[in-house]
Amino acid sequence: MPPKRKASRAPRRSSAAPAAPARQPEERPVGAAEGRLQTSSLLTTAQGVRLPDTDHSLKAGPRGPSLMDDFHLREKITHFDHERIPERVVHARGAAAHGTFTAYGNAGSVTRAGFLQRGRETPVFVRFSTVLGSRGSADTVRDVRGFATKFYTDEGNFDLVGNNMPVFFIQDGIKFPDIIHAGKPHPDREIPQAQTAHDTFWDFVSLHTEATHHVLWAMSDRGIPRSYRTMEGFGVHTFRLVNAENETCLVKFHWKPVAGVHSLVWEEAQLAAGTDPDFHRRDLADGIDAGAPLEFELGLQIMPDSDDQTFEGIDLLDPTKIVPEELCEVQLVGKLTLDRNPTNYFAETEQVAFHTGNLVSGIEVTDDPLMQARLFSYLDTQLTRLGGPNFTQLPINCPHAAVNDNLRDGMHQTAVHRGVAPYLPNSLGQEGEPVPAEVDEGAFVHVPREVSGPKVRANPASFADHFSQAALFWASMTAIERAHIVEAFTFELSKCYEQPIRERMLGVLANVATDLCTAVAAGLGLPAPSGTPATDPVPSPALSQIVETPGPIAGRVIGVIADDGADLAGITKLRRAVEAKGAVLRLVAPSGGTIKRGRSSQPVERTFLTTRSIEYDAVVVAAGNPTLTDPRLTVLLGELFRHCKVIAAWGDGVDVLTAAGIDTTAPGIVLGDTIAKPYTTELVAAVGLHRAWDRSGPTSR
Ligand code: HDD
Repeated sequence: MPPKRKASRAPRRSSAAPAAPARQPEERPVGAAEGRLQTSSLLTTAQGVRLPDTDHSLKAGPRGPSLMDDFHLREKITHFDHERIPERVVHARGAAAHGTFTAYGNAGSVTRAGFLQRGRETPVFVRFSTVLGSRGSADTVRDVRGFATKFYTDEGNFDLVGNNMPVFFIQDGIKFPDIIHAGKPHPDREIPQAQTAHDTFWDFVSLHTEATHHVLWAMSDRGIPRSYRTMEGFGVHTFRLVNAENETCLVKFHWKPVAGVHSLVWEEAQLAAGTDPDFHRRDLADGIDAGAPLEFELGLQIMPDSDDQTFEGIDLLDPTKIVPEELCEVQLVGKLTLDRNPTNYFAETEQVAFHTGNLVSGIEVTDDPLMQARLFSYLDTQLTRLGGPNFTQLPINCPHAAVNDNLRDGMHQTAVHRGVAPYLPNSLGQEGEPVPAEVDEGAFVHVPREVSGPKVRANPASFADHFSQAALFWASMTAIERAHIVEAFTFELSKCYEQPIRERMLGVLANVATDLCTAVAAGLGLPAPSGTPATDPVPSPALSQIVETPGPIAGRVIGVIADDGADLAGITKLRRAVEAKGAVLRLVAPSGGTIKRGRSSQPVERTFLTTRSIEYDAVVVAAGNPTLTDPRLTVLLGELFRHCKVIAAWGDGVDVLTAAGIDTTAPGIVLGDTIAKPYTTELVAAVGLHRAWDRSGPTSR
């Protein structure tokens, strides 16, 4: 089903059209804020003065110079000149959606946070992002993805500002400017955009080996997700939960996508960056419009709040380490459903301000030095980005909980505060002015913890282990995933100009796994150095994305290739079958308009000219056009085949596959006589496996 569009309406008259009859002024409540709500049906200035013409500046005669007293021209251009705000210094490129978080209630024993208690439903806003690219960069670049969630709880806003990878490049936030300066484009030429395939990134990470684990994740398929709906999310740091009895535990937050964890292949990611740079953004919005909400379950790894804050020998304050799920189960405590697109990109997606310090009673941070620096950075950055300290008054940032603070004035203040005593204690406060809350009134009271130690710039000894978990990650991958990692390292390092950087990075990989280092070195045509990798790291199968049983296909896109004379009844049945599973069917034909058979017809949604394989999770050739050939169709089918996607046909549609050179005996090829239940069931199951990886080699570990 194509995305829903609003019915078109008659164009608004331009100012050249006759003026509307005079109207009575609308009744409008007195007050500054209401004036901003665009309540007039007639065009006005920002001051509410009605305008007869917005197409012509005021001039001395039709050919004369423009006049300074054109208040409308000056206001219109001045406002336009200031429409942009600074983009985020990182995570500039993003897309977002509204939704609801529903708690299962089983976290009630470990936290007093109200939104995690049984049956609670909390409005949320989630912004997904890439990290390195500018606002206009492509979605599918190899990068970490942000997964930031604002829970508008009735105890205040809680922000879980996570990524789609559970570890980070650095252990201490003081290094954040370093890793970002290294990853961003070179300062002299400002290239390359939105990618790490360049010298400064690899220069830094090859010298700064605590990044190794995260680099492995970034070079894996996790760096190129299929869509936002098929990514995991992670809070990364260890958090501290506090229950009603003031008992604490340490936790790691996980988002588990109901649609499974799936990725693009690298060639697709590169193609999409050209053919559809908005690939993920479009997929998010179209999926929601098509009635397929994104769903994630919130999971907790719950660990004792021990004195040394370690678990099974893993330092929980080190953000370069995971706790394997096999050692500590992820317990699912609630469900996130994203089912509403933003109304206005700027007002919501651009102006939303996340902050790791937005916590609610029952959730606290730990002493992880990466988190500690973040507590400073997120508030600070908004002062520049959103132009002052009042960004919490922007609708998207407004808590849904009642607010009564003594914060006053400042840039962009929109509140009209009453009273004379915005301070405490006071004796002049009026009815409605705030007094401090007590514990039993839900006050956020920090768990009292002993803090001591000499003032030093130093890391704990355990932070010196930079390779054991990188080795664990590598050991947990299947053969196909390892092949992708080798390709990614080889690709990125090949893009470096400086040979010593490549050689140094091979030296790092030699300390992760000999086979990894040898394979990348072979790709680069360099000798493989020797290292001291961990012997027999214990794999964590939960880290692999390869599935053996079909998952849901909601949000997936299936193309059906057809032309005049195609089996339209079969296409209709196929459409019903895939839409019943939340997927979208798109009719692809040689040219636009409609395709016909007898007196029936169906609208064409994509033409061979306007489509590439990247847009489909599977393509089905309809019966009825056995002689259909086209070089663009051959490219489309060939790419689908190479990318291990499902290719299908029914009836004489099989001849089209054969003519395009597709091996119809290969894995992941679904053939049938007619569109009937067994065929659609087989097709849906094949798409649910995401890829027919067997086409490209072994998938075992
Ligand atoms: Fe950050 C944005 C995630 C470390 C400083 N970060 C930002 C966003 C996400 C993350 C998802 C985008 C939020 C949005 O959509 O508006 N950042 C992370 C994760 C980290 C991390 C998971 C490590 C575990 N970040 C980190 C450090 C610092 C920052 C160590 C600084 C010391 N991050 C920022 C920032 C940003 C930001 C500069 C840019 C825009 C913003 O905050 O609002 O303050």
